[in-house]
Amino acid sequence: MTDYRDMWEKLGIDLEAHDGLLEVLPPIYEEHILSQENRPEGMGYFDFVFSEVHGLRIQELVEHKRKGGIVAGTFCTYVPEELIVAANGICVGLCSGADVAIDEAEKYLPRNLCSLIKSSLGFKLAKVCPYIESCDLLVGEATCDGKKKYYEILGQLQPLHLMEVPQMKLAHDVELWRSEVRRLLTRLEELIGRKIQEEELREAVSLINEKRRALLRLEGLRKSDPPLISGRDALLVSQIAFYDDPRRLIDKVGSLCDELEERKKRSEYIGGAHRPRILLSGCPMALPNWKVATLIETSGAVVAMDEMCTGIRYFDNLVDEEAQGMEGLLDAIAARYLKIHCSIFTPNQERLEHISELVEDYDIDAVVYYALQFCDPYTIEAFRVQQALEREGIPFLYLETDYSSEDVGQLSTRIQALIEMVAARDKT
Ligand code: BJ8
Repeated sequence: MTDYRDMWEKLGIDLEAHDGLLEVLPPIYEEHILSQENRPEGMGYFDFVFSEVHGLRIQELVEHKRKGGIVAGTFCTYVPEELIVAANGICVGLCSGADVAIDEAEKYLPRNLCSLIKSSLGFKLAKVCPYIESCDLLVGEATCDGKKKYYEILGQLQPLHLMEVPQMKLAHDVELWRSEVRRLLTRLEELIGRKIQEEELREAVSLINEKRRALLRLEGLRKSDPPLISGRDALLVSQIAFYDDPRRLIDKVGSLCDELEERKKRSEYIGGAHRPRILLSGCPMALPNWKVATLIETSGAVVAMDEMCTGIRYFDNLVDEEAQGMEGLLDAIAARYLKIHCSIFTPNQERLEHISELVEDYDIDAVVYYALQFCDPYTIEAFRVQQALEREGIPFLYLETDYSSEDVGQLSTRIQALIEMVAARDKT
């Protein structure tokens, strides 16, 4: 085992609190991920990355900075990764999926705020996240009210650039968003002290598109019935994609997909038989949040698709690589990101249509809607999603929860009832 304590100390990590965090992660991982049977061998890489989550990858970030590169942290799939990569940067996702130092965070934030925001601040205040401590710049985005007001506080603790995200998609909103993409470019250029060249941006676009293609290939394999991979493993791959090296990730996701295709030829499935196929939809599930996915899959179903920002919303749609010149590329980047159907937009008919398409394409039996408590955009939009699905006769289960495990029993009962109902329908 490599000793990273010196590196963590230099980053300003509170070693004692950090030790406590590292002690609780392995049993969580064992319970939710390693306990699954017949996992593809290719998942071994992702297990390794998780085991080194605060070690090897942080060492790479430190080394990258030592050679003159930058690290930028983000909290939303709306922040264009291509710009950070073009600035010789590494982009790391900072959303957190576990309650850490919530009491401390609640000294700054109201109690009735979603777990994702409170725990993100908790990690910063407790000094247990070497990712955020490695960042030269945080890039926030004015999406939901909770996040944009939270960034005012976070910006007092670390340099932060805030992108304005429009709330509608009218012509002037498109213009606003294009100008925000350029404003981020300028901020990054100030940070690195030089202009970003068209060739650098073009290379970054091509690399991040490649990452999306790799993840989309894996999504395609989730259409298999019986399933070739569990929803939890697919979620883990996507969660790791937020901070792993893109080139290495492309390679490892490619090998995993090759293996799954070989397994398909041998009719080797996880579990071996048809299971009710669930689409998980709603708020993102950042590492190490597998609570609901585990409850679904240990109740005899499979999560066959995630309509979440830690799922398809993260890597759907490519940037147009044929775009001409720097301005063309920036507009193409803006256009791709504006296709993310986050519930902060109104109206958000495209999200409803996207969910219906996914239900059809992935042969989904039921939708489980995952909303974090106090998340207005997703809790409110659940009504329209339910309406749309009911019109199509698709069973819908609304779950409102947080990061604690107190409601596991109650959630499990409701999920089991849904799955039994779907299984009974399958038989008739
Ligand atoms: S593009 S989903 S990553 S904003 S859960 S913090 S919405 S109160 S995360 Fe998101 Fe970007 Fe949208 Fe995706 Fe607010 Fe809701 Fe909390 Fe949320």
